[in-house]
Amino acid sequence: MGSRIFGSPIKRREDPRLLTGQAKFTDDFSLPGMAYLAVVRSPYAHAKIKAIRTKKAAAMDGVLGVYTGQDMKDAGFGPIPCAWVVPGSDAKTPAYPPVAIDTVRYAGNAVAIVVATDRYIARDAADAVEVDYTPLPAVTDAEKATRKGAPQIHADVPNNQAFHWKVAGGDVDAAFKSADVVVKERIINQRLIPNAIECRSALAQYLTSTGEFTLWVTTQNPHIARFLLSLDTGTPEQKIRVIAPEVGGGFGSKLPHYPEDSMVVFASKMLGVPVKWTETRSENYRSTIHGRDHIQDVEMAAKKDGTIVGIRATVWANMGAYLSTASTGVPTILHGLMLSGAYDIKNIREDVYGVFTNTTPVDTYRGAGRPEATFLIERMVDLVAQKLKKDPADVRKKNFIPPFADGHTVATGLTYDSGNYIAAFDKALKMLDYTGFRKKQAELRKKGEYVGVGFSTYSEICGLGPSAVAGAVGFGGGLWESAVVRFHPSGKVVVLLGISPHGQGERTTFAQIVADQLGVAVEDVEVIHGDTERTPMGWGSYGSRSTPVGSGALMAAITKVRDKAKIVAAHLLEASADDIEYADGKFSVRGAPAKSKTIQDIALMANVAWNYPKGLEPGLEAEAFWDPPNFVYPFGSHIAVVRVDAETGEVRLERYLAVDDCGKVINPLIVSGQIHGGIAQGVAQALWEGAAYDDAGQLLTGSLMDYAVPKAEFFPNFELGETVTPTNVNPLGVKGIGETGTIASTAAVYNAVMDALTPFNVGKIDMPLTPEKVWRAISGARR
Ligand code: MCN
Repeated sequence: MGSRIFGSPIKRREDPRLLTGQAKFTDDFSLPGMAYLAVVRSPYAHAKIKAIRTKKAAAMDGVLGVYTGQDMKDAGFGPIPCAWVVPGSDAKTPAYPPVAIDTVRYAGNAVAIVVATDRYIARDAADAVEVDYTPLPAVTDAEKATRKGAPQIHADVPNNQAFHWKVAGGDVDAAFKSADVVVKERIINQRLIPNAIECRSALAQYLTSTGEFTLWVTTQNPHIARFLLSLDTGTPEQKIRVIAPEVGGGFGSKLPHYPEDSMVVFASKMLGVPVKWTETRSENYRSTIHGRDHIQDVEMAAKKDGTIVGIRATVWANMGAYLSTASTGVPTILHGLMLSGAYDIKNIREDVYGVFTNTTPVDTYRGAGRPEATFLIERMVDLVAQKLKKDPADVRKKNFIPPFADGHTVATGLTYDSGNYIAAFDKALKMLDYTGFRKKQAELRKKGEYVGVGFSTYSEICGLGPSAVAGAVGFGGGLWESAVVRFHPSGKVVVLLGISPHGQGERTTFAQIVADQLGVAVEDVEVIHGDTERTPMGWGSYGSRSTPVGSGALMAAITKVRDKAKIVAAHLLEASADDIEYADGKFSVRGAPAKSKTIQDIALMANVAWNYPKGLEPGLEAEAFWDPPNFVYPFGSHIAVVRVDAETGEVRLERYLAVDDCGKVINPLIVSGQIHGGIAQGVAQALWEGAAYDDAGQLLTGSLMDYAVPKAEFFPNFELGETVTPTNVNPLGVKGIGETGTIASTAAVYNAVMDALTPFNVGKIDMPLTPEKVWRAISGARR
C-alpha cells in the first residue's frame, strides 16, 4: 500500500490546546465541596519522631482534618509498594509508609497531612503542626552509606544495602590477563532533578456510599496507578477510576506511584469530600523522585591494536531513602545489561549495589540506566584511545558490532534486534568533516584557542518489552499493550489506547498510522488515552515503549477491523471473501476493480446492519492486546564540538550533530522534536545540572535559583541526520526515540570538553563541567 501520511511531518494536533491554554491539567479540575491537602514535611534528613502535636492546626478556621501516618495505617492504608524487585539480588524492601510513622529518612519525608477548605489555609495549618524530633546522623553518598559505622537507615537492612545484583558474560579475568593495556576510572553520574514543567497534582473523589473513588493525577501510566492504588488503599480495582488529564511532561518522574496519591484518597474517604493536593516547585524538588546518582568504578582492557577485550565495573546506585516504584530496575536491567553498548565486547562483569541513603528516592529519569551505561562505555573507549595514542574514532570503528538485520546476542545475554552502527557513525563523521575539524583544531591550539570534539555512539534497550521477560526480571506487571479501533456510522474513527503519552505526540502519530492503514483522512481519526474507564488495560508510557509496543497493539486491532470489513464487503459486492482485495481504504473484487466499496460504506452498513452477513456481529470495532517478541534497540552516533575558554573555564557548545536510527519514522517533525529535547537534557547533565546535598542531608539545590536548568540560548542549532534500519520486532518496523538524545549527549559533550583540554593534561573532572571546575582543573594543571 502506498504510504501517504506515515512518514509525513504533519504538525502535532496536541499543540493548539496547549498553546491556547485550553488544555486541562489535574490542578485545573475543581469539584463542588472540594478541600485542599497540604503536607507537613520533615526538615531533618534522618530523625526519630518523638511527638506530633496537631491541636493548634486542627483548631484553625477552615481546617477539616489533621492526620498522621498512624491514622492512615489504622484506616487500612498500607505502604507504597515497590513494583520492581530484581530476583537473585538479595533485595530488601523495607516498608515505605505514605506518611512516616516513627522515623523520617529524608528531608521532605511526609510526617502529617492537613486538609482545609482552601489551599492557603491548608498550608498555614501545616506550618502550625508541631513535631518534636530527635535528630539522627545522616548519610547521602551511596558508597559511604555501605561503609562500616555508617548511619543505619532501615533497621532491617544491614549496611544500607538494598540489593546486590551481578551480571557476567565470557571470561573477564582471562580477558584482562590477555590485555596489553588496562584503563581505570571512577565515573560519577551526578544526581539530577527531573523538572517537568507541570508539578505533580492529585485530586481524589471517594464516594463513601459505594466505596469507589476517582483519582485525577499527573501520571504516565494510569492503569499501573490503579493497580498499585488497589494494593495500598485496599480498594479493589473495579472500584477505582484513574484519569490522567493533560500531563505537562514527566520524563520518568510521573511513572512512580507516590505517597500523595494515596493521601488524597485517604483524606477524601475520611471527610467525604473531594480532596486535591498540588505541589509547589520547591516541594517538587524534595518529594518528586530524582534521577541518576551512580558511582561507577570501571576498568577496560584492550589489545595494542585497539580491540577491547573486557570491562569490569562496580556500581553504587543511590536509591534514596525508600524504594520507589521502578527504582531497582534502573541500575540493573536498564543499565547493567547494556554495558557493552554498540561494541563487540565478549567479556563483561558488573556488580551493582543498590544503596539506601537519607535522600529523596531515586527512580526513572529520561534514559533511566542507559545514559549511565552509555557514558561508562563511551568515556572508557576514549581513555583506551588516549592510552594507545589512537584516534577515538578509529577505536570505535574497530570495535563496533558488524551490521545485523535479525538479531545479535551480546555478552550480557540480550539479543539486539537490528543495527548498523558503522553506517550511523560514518554519516556523523561526514556531517562534521572530521578530518577537516582535526586540522582546524590543531591550528587553533597554536593560537591558544581550545576546541574539542566528542563522540558518543550508542545502542539502547527500549520498547519495554516482552511480558515474559518482565516477569523473569522481577517487574511487577506485564509489558504488553492494547488498542481499540472503533468506526462510527459516519466513517469517522475513534482509537482508544492503553498507553498514556504526556507530551510525546501519539495522538498525532497514531492517527497517522490509522489513516494510512485504513484509508481514512487523518482528521477523521481521534485518539484517546489516559482514563482507566474509557481505555483498555495497558502498561503506560515510559522506556520509549508507546510507539514500538503500542503500535503493535494498534496494528493488531486494525487487522481485525480490516478482516471484518472484508467479510462485509464480500456480502455487499456479492463475492466470496477470498476474492476481495484491499488497497487504500477500498475493498474491490479481484479482477473487477470497478466493483468496490469504501471503508466508509462498510462502516455505515456495519453500524446500521440493514443488509448484512447472517451471523456476523454488527459494528465495526476491534480491541487487541499485543505482547512484543523482543525489546527494540535504537542506535546512533552523536558528535559534540565545544570551545573552552581557558581563562574563565567556560564551555560553549559550538556544534551538535546527531545521527539517530529509530527504524521507520512515523512523523519526522515529532521525532526531531524528541531528539532536540533529549539532547538538551543530556547536555545539561554534562555541563550544568546537579543536585547537591550537604552532609546533614539538606538539599542545597532546592529551587530553580540553585539548580541550573538550561535555557534555549545555551544551545546551537542541532544538526540532525538519520539512518533507517527497521526492526522485525513489530509490524511497522518502528523503534523508540523518546530517550535517545539524553542517552547519547552527556558522553558526547563530556568527551568533547576533555578533548579540548588535552593540552592541559587535567585528568578527570566530575560532572557537571561548570566554569569553576574547568578553570580549577586548568589552573591546577598550569601550576
Ligand atoms: N515516533 C515516530 N517514529 C518512530 C518512533 C517514535 O514518529 N519510529 C514518535 C512517536 O509516535 C511519539 C514520539 O515519537 O509521538 C515518542 O515516541 P516513543 O519513542 O515511543 O516514546 P514514548 O511515547 O513511549 O515516550 C516516552 C519517552 C520517555 S521514556 C521519556 S522519559 C520522555 C520522552 O519520551 N519524556 C517526555 N519524551 C518526552 N517528551 C515530552 N514532551 N515530555 C516528556 O515527559
